[in-house]
Amino acid sequence: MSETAGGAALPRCVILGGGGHARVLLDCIAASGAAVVEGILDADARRAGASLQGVPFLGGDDRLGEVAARGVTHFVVGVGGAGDNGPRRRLFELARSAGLSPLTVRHPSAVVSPWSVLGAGCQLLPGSIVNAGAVLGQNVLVNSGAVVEHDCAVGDHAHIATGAVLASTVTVGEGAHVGAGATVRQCLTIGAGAVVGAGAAVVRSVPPGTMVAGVPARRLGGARE
Ligand code: JB2
Repeated sequence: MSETAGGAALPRCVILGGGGHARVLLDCIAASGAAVVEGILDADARRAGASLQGVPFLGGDDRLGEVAARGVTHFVVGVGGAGDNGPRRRLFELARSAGLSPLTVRHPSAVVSPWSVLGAGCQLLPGSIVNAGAVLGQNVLVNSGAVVEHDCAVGDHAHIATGAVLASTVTVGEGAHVGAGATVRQCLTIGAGAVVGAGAAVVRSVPPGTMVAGVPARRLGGARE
């Protein structure tokens, strides 16, 4: 399919990264009919010529300029990462610098309030919820079944992992990671670049660049960097 029911052309996109996260994104894009996926760029050169769920691998990120020149207008960051959002940020900036625009990916089962704000390139996976007053920055990943309650603010490149819950009015800083199944109590702040371990119950704000885990969540070691 290359056009909408109304006849408008669909954006043409590439996905950067062709692992597990990309598989979910391919399903989301197919289910929403939001774009045509022309191919996947992957760091593993051995995958060139193969395909993932019917979508061909085109080569590495050095093909971005060529892909843009042949009319592809959008990109999707297909790397999920587990705790380190640096690669997601780097790929987002790389594809932008090649002249491509970030595609917002939103599975039809994601519940998204019309009173929320989504930055460019956000990814809202199956069963995720983003409620009224929530503001998401660019390239924010709200993974399957995660909840961003009302009036939360989530910074650029942050990842709210599978099944994690941000109770209302939580602030998550740029590049932070809230692990799978973690819960963050209302009105707290997760600082920029912080990591909340899977299953944690966060009842105090988390300073930037630190890592917490457990129930209740406690700081592990020192600053990450
Ligand atoms: O710089 C890169 C790059 N680095 C790794 N550019 C491009 N274009 N691709 C890159 N990759 C590729 O991303 C790897 O070669 C590999 O094919 C893919 C990563 O796949 P993997 O399955 O290891 O991870 P993932 O990021 O897709 O999924 C992780 O994050 C998800 C949110 C996993 O932890 C999943 O379990 C999780 N659900």
